Amino acid sequence: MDKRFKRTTVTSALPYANGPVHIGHLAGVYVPADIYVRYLRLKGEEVLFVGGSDEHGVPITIRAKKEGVTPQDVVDRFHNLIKDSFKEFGISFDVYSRTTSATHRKVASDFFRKLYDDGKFIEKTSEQYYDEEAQQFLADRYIVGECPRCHAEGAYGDQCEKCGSTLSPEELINPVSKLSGAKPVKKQTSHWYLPLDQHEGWLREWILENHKEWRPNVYGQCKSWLDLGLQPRAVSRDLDWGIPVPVEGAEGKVLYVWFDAPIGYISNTKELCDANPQYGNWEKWWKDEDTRLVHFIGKDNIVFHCIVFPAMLKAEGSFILPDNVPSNEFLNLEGDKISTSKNWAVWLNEYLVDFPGKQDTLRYVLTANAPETKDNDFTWKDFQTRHNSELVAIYGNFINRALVLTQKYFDGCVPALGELSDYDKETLKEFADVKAKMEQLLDGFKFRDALKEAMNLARIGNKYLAETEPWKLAKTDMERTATILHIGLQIAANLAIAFEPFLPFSSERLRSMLAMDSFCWSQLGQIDLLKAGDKLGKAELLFEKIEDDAIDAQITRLANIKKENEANNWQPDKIKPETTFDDFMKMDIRVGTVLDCQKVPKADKLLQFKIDDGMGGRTIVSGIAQSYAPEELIGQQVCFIANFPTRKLKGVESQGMILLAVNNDGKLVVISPSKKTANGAEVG
Ligand code: B3M
Ligand code: ZN
Repeated sequence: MDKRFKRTTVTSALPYANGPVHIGHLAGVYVPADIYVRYLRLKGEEVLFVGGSDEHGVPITIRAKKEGVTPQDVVDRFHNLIKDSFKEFGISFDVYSRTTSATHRKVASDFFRKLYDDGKFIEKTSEQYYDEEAQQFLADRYIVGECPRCHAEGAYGDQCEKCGSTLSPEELINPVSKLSGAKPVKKQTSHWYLPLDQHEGWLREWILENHKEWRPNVYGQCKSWLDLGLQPRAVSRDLDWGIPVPVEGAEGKVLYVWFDAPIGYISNTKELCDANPQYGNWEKWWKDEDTRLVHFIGKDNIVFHCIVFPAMLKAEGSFILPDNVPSNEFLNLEGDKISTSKNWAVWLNEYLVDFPGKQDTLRYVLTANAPETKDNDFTWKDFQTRHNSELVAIYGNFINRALVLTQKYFDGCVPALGELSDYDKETLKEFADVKAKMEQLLDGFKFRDALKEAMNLARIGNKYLAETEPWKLAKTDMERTATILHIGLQIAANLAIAFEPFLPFSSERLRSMLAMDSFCWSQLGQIDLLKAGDKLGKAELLFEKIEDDAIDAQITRLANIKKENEANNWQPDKIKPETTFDDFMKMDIRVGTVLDCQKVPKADKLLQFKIDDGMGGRTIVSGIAQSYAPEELIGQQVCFIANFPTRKLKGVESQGMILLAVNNDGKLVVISPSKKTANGAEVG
């Protein structure tokens, strides 16, 4: 532990209680947070792990409306489902509560009131979008439109999910109400704002000067926000779901969800401590300079945890600030972004049905492949390979050999250590520094590399038994066999410790197979964890192979979802807003003949066309490789936009855009003239 601190408060982002949690949540936030907390606990440090559900905000009211139930019904259902999933996966929260609790309502309300009384807010009246049909202001996700940055359709009033930009409703192009589909009007309303601009000075110094050790993705995002200049941010909303603004005359207004949610970390701590005196006074976890605060979050939450929440805490005046905010990038699923609305996810509750008892496998794969520095991809094939060729073939195989041989030759008792051979000494030396290496990595939040070290220890053990072959020696040299198995069992005991933060279920099983009462981190690296003569427990397989059919079933499930989504995207009745003749005339559409067509290397969607355009020829790259084989189009005529800006796609310069229709099965169809036409002929 950092000498400056006596204890650590660890928080993990509060998931919205509007759906179950999936592997992206687990990989991005909860598994890393849990690894860290378990590691600190094993070291005997004082640590508190705070979680909970985020139960306010527009996504919840939208779901409730769609289902014809109340927002409270929605959060009751999902809070419990999420809480159970976390428990099943061994996420070892000290408290997992919710932002609809009475404690939270009071803590958040008092927090707001203190800032209000101390004059830390500014009040502003402005015009905001209003849905006259639904008689409601349209905040955040109640309003959708075209993204002003990437021009994707369906961007929300607070964020574009396509390009990740943070937006405000006023920026959307052609906004419509998500409630009634109506075009919104502007109406005056007043709100309280946190003047982040006034906090910019100390935030700059605190982050950019004093926290250079934060992960580059976190530091970089903060820097670009600060360099753009901070603006006042509204902390209230005109909604009927949330914590009422505790100010007279503020009827119909609630706290903005991003104002109340992070306060949930504090309320949940208070709820726990008030009911369980052994945790001490809640304030020591939040207000004592000797406490280190660490927030585990996903990358879309960085600004709120590094800028907005610290500004709130600072404005309140009596709280500590986070010392680190380890944030992961995103995990994709089989090459595509995980999406709740498209059901493109592996849901934790479903995983448990399909792979009962295999929680550690998922924890292992998500850590070995964690998106710590860049977005990463989860594939079922990789899941199977890592399980079968690492957990089963290395770790599990080693443990099984050591235990079964001890059973067979020594009646299940730890044999005595005899004289050490050079190879024994070499092996022991190899694992002596695993502890120091793992500590350095875990202290630096490098969980992926720390897990590699633990697996390396299993590799050392596996290799040791494979090379010394005690099953052969047992026929001739029992004393040597005893020494080898003694060493093997000590390595096994070390593995139970090294893997505990990552794979708590198998570590617990291994601990009981080795009949160890308990263990702690400081024992890692020692070779006297088991005593000669100790009777071991019953040997069981630590991991069992995952067969192809279980994986094929998952791949088929995803393929079916993809097909369904593609068919659902087919919306022939949805017409874009009216255009003009002038806009149409700006487009220069021509006919050309495909002379050659090839796949673009390292891009599974792109084809590169050589087109006879009647003007000397041009190259166009088009994303249709999943609908056409390259040779299929050679010799055919196509239509293309000739004055489309030139752009580089995977290193190839594309001079135009080929016109395509999207069919109801999601496949793309090239548009061709109905009879042979001169190359270069204008379409219009
Ligand atoms: N519920 C957003 C999210 O799930 C939000 C996190 C709150 S942490 C205080 O991405
Ligand atoms: Zn966008």
